[in-house]
Amino acid sequence: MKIHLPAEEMVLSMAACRNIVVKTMLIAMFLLPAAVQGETRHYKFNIQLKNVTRICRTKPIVTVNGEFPGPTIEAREGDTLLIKVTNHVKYNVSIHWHGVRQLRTGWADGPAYITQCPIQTGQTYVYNFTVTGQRGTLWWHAHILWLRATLYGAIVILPPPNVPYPFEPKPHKEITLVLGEWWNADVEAVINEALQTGAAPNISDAHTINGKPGEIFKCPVKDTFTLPVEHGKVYLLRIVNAALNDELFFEVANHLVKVVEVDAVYTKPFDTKAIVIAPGQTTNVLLEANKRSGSYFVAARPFMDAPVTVNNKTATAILHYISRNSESDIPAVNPLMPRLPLLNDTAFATSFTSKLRSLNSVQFPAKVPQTIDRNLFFAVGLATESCQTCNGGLRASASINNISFVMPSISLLDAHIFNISGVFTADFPDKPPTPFNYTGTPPKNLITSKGTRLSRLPFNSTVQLVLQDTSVLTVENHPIHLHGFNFFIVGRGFGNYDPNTDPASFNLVDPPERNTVGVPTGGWTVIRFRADNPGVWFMHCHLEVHTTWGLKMAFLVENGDGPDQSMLPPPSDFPKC
Ligand SMILES: *[C@@H]1O[C@H](CO)[C@@H](O)[C@H](O)[C@H]1NC(C)=O
Ligand SMILES: *[C@@H]1O[C@H](CO)[C@@H](O)[C@H](O)[C@H]1NC(C)=O
Ligand SMILES: *[C@@H]1O[C@H](CO)[C@@H](O)[C@H](O)[C@H]1NC(C)=O
Ligand SMILES: *[C@@H]1O[C@H](CO)[C@@H](O)[C@H](O)[C@H]1NC(C)=O
Ligand SMILES: *[C@@H]1O[C@H](CO)[C@@H](O)[C@H](O)[C@H]1NC(C)=O
Ligand SMILES: *[C@@H]1O[C@H](CO)[C@@H](O)[C@H](O)[C@H]1NC(C)=O
Ligand SMILES: *[C@@H]1O[C@H](CO)[C@@H](O)[C@H](O)[C@H]1NC(C)=O
Ligand SMILES: *[C@@H]1O[C@H](CO)[C@@H](O)[C@H](O)[C@H]1NC(C)=O
Ligand SMILES: *[C@@H]1O[C@H](CO)[C@@H](O)[C@H](O)[C@H]1NC(C)=O
Ligand SMILES: *[C@@H]1O[C@H](CO)[C@@H](O)[C@H](O)[C@H]1NC(C)=O
Ligand SMILES: [Cu+2]
Repeated sequence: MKIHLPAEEMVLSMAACRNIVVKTMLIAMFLLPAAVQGETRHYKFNIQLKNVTRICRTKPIVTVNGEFPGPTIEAREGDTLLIKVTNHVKYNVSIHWHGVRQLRTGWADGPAYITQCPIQTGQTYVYNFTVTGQRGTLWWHAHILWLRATLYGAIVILPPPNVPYPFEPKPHKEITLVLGEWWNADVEAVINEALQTGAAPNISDAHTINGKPGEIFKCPVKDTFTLPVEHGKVYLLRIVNAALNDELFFEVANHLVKVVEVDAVYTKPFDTKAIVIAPGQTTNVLLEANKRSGSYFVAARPFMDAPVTVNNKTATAILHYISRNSESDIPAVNPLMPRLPLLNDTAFATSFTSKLRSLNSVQFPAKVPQTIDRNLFFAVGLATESCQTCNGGLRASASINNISFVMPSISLLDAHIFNISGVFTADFPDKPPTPFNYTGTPPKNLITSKGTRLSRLPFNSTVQLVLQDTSVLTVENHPIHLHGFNFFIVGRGFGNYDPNTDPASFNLVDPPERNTVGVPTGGWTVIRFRADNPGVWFMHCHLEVHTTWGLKMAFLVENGDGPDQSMLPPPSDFPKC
């Protein structure tokens, strides 16, 4: 992955990039922050196999254009993206633009069988969407099978031309760091084996930073990403967690970082020694290269305070000081290793999370819904289901309100817009069928029910959703991702949510605004959002194993009455099942 130029130069240099043709349409907007109109940018994504060597082994992986991680999508707020995806592999493919709001363009969201039928072998689909009211770091990934293990990359959204960042100091350079997971085995074989036996899938063999695991593996092929820095300069690190199943701690040895943005929303800046980042989340931090010289490990390792299976493998990159006037730009032999919070450091994770606040400035107000039209309570957690091939006749499962989601065979959005009956019912329950002590002794019956049920929301209604972890099989931290919206995280706590006392502690002024939130192990989180985007929107745990087990559902947001309150018509090349 390359090191970015400062904002202004970057876009100019983009025209020269491979696979990118920048066609200027119009740049005429004097009022901010009203909708900014931008350029149209074209990208070509060829889904193809590529042999890649990591930790001393070579295997074919599914890639975009033979690159791993895949290419970074670069845009400015207000730009329209036309990304032409052609599938040259044997798998069905679809790509999700994670965190992009997709206002009225749900056709381009990407989750297979939710908003589209997959792009089949030999087929092409052009994802067509505009980036509206968002700036910062997001990312894209495959949204079918476990292909996102290798099909992922960053989305860098710069502010409109001549609009500075709201934080100081202005970074000298920008560096994108995408954290991931690597399996030596074929990843589809790993999940298929788990579904056959009913057990948890094999854990990954390495964590990675920009696709590279780092120095802890001694292999002849060098597998370490390096970040050269100059003393006295400030760098913007754009950090993405693209791991499949692990929340991560991230730390740079001997350097504090300043958090300035999460999930493409600016935050009140704060300093921290490490960050916590769940799969699906992104975090931008400023790093001041304030040491004289030397080299320092940049490291990522899981945060797992109730592991079903332990994975504590550490990924490393190397930050090293270079000098313009000397020959000292060779990475030093013994970089300093950060201590990193322990795997089970719930206290650190909680303290970090509680520091996150929306910037909530005049230009970037936090529009927290103050009145609520619809109150929802979703109990999320692990369970079991029956399985013929499995040991003991049971397989691990996962559910929301005791419903483990069953994938349909044509897309929910197709079924909704084209009135195809028998695909789903719009009767997802607003609360669990029978209340129980969610974090106490598990109920006797661990079996979940199943269904393809959606929750219907009127256009522009305001929603409060309590997400309550359960101890049914075991408590665990679930990073819940909602498509099509950002939400405000107004409260969180441990144990059972208490509707009488807990609302008193809600932050309705400057809560963090995100698209993915970690529901604490044995605890709860309350989010609020306005259903102002018509379509079918997936909500699921971003631990891929839990999604596979059924910890997922979808909202059906109705069209509104006004001309701009309905979904746009489907694209002519929309894939068919
Ligand atoms: C990967 O390497 C194997 C063994 O050399 C070869 O047979 C195969 O064609 C290669 N695949 C790709 C996509 O290059
Ligand atoms: C992209 O979508 C817009 C809005 O629906 C439409 O006007 C435009 O023609 C589309 N572009 C392409 C290349 O399909
Ligand atoms: C999973 O791990 C077990 C134990 O190490 C091994 O026997 C099995 O082959 C692995 N499965 C896959 C799909 O790699
Ligand atoms: C990771 O876990 C293994 C097995 O429990 C343990 O031996 C090792 O010390 C742990 N490593 C780290 C870095 O925590
Ligand atoms: C966390 O793990 C460490 C090392 O395994 C252990 O010593 C410690 O007691 C654990 N802390 C908690 C709160 O469980
Ligand atoms: C689907 O049904 C709705 C309501 O009955 C109707 O307004 C709409 O035109 C129908 N759409 C299609 C594609 O048939
Ligand atoms: C729920 O279970 C927890 C843990 O066992 C216990 O501390 C708590 O008192 C229980 N709450 C209720 C309402 O029974
Ligand atoms: C979940 O649903 C199943 C099947 O209907 C039922 O047997 C079980 O008791 C329910 N569990 C809970 C916690 O509601
Ligand atoms: C949604 O409702 C809010 C509050 O009533 C209102 O200010 C806003 O204009 C509505 N938005 C749309 C798109 O109708
Ligand atoms: C690909 O998707 C189509 C449409 O849903 C389906 O019929 C086909 O079986 C899928 N192919 C594979 C290999 O899964
Ligand atoms: Cu989960």
